[in-house]
Amino acid sequence: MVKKAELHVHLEGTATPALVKKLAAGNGANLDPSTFKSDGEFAWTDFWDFLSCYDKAAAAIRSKDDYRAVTYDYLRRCALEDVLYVETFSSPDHAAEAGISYTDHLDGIAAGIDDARRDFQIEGRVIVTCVRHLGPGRAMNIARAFTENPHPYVVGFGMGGDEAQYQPTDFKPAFDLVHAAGYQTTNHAGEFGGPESIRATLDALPVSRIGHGVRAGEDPLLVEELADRKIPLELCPGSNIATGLFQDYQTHPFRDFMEAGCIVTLNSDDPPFFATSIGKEYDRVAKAANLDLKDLQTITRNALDAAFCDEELKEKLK
Ligand code: ES4
Ligand code: ZN
Repeated sequence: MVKKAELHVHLEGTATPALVKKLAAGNGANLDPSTFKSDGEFAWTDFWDFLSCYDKAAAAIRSKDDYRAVTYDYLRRCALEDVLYVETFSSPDHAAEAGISYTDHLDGIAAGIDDARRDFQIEGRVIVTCVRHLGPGRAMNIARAFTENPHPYVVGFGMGGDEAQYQPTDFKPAFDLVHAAGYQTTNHAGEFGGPESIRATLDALPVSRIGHGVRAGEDPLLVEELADRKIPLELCPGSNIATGLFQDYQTHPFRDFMEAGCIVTLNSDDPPFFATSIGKEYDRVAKAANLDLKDLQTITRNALDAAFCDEELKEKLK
């Protein structure tokens, strides 16, 4: 099987319904019954309802050791799919909501990475992420915690959440703070916002990658610019299909971005919510877009080249 690497996956969004229920049973968290459908899967209708379901599921992660368990379980599943490296988003806002400090949530994740490396020979790193719809003040608090508490496994800063809220310029102070401290950044743009949302991100923020970016496809000049500037795209086809942006893998423009010369990577985003996994994404895109082994190896190579970890680790993984 082709070796894989993943750059865009939200850690709290990797926990399966079974793991969420197990954690809640262990720590006494009250799970909102509306979190799950009658078949046991996560219940949500559209992207905004997904964000709310995500919040409800994340509320079951209530300790450092819960974060360790979520991280370990995800990396275990990834290792079974021949994944070499995962760069996962973590959300200190979700941790804080569940009563876990910034440093405790990172220490838990780091323990999960260490345990998974020992047991499955997989490597992981963290991109600390703010939530756009919580506003620039909360983002700045996270950027400050980030720069005041350097952690060996934290390699970058990112932003997710509702792209329709606020403007990228509102988050410039937060992004500039971490960038000035020597870290790379990425922002979700061009998922539920159009090409203008990607342009606004590129104009305002010191990003070295774009989260999603798929709606650049509506603006050929922007696609050309992304290719020329070699800005890697964290594409998440299964996520886009699950949230209704595209009908199916056949109509998803993944291959168009490749053919336009963009640096594409393939990612699962929130796998149990979107009925996918990184391995399934490789399989499904390969089939629908008629990719051969060399194409898939290029996708993995792109991810390792675009990863925010140090060069020494990249070389070891390649
Ligand atoms: C997201 Cl804040 C957040 N969490 C999980 N998945 C996301 N996609 C976009 N924003
Ligand atoms: Zn995402």
